[in-house]
Amino acid sequence: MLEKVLVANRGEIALRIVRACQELGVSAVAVYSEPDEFSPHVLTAEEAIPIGPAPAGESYLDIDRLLDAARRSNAQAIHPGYGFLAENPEFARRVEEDGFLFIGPSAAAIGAMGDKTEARRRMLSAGVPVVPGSEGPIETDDQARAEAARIGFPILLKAAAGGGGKGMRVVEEASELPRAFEAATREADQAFGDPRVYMERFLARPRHIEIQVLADAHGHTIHLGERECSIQRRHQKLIEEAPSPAVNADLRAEMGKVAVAAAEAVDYVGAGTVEFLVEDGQFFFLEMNTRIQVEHPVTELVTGVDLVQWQIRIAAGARLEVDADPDWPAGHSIECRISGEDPFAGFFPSTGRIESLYVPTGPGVRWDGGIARGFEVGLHYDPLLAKLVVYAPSREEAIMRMRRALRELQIEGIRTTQPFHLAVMDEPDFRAGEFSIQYIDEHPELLADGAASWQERAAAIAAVLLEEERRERGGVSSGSPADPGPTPAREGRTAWQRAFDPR
Ligand code: MV4
Repeated sequence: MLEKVLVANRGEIALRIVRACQELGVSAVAVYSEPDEFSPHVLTAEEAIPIGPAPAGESYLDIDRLLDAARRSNAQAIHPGYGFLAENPEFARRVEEDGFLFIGPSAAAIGAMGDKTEARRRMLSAGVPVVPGSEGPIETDDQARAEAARIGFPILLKAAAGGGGKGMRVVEEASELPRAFEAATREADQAFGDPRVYMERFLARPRHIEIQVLADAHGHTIHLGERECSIQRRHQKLIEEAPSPAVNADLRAEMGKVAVAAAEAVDYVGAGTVEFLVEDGQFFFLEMNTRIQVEHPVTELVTGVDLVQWQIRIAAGARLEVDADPDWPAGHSIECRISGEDPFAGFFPSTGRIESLYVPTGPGVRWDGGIARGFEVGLHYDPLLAKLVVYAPSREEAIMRMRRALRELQIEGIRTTQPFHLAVMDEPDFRAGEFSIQYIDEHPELLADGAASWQERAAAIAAVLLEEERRERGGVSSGSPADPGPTPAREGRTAWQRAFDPR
């Protein structure tokens, strides 16, 4: 096993990796930018090395500084986490050139999957179903017209260097095509420095379902079932679960087989995710993410496999001992992303100091966070603060457990996505498992502030004032403040919630 791993990331994923190292008896080296000096990932690691000021370009994205930190600490391997340099083939190459192990796939595999047209080509020849579309990039207006006629409208223009939804454009009919093609080309060039654009048939209401794969360096690749990731807004996932309410054992086996073939087609090593769009029981390859993903815990909870530990073991040359288990998935897991954004203000970033933090615990609850009381949430990095993850025997029980855990959670000092998640847990379509990637757009009520009536607000404020008075008198709260009148402001709020959030 390795002795020392440098964690080239920050926040919740850096802490997740530090924990995996420690559970394997591996020493973890954290790196940190100036504002992160006292972050949990830094305080829990065996060593920590400063790598520069707040801007990511001068710290977490600075390859030279990271390699320098690895040399100085005598680390043998570098774990990139997600985001930052995780899918940068140049970083993977430099890490290995300098004699460290890159905890992830080869630079060649990252590069092949990073170019979306090349990925499509390779998937086609591996027998992986892709959305009907163009062979490669579109070069001319004439070609665009011909291809679109063959594929059928509506079509979607995508950047070859894209991913994550940037530079996409829906074209409803032939007359719009020349303008859309030109605009997409210009956007792609601006966003990625690569103007190449390709074309796919546009699927209107698909689900986004992805398969987790794990491959060792000895030619053994397995899949660990799917994650349902349809609940997203502007390509930011908000809620993920495993299994998907739309996948049965047959579809899982079929998608799993295809995902393994996709990984094998690029000689994949490590943990990876094959993304699919699923519509009417048909599935199509979208892209492959060559990193550990934010939502990996839901797979861990329904398989019992620690994916981050396996990334490290695989990098150290271990053989996969786990084999796909016929009992997977066992039970149900849901993850809610808790980020510093105001869901009632267009998910506007919310910054400030975490004044207090009460983290839910109890049966079946996991908190993967990177914050603590006193932590300053700024604008330099991704707003994800923590992931609240639950596990229960069934989907219904998992939803009730998530609802319970979300109600216990108390974060003061900044606004978070917590109340949005609470609303989703009570929303009938979510509860029925009936949704697509359009879910948020189709449920604008979820983004409307609780809309408590003035009577409800008055009742809530009265309850809080009573509670404060009781505390000032030094009395212990009975746990049941004076009856705030007819059933509570926003259905089912506890005294705990009313006291902290007199909405
Ligand atoms: C699509 C699509 C519909 N039809 N491709 C968005 C991100 C990028 N990875 C691919 N994306 C999409 N590709 C075809 N042919 C719809 C999306 C899409 C989407 C996909 C997954 C998760 C969320 C999404 C939100 C909007 C659009």
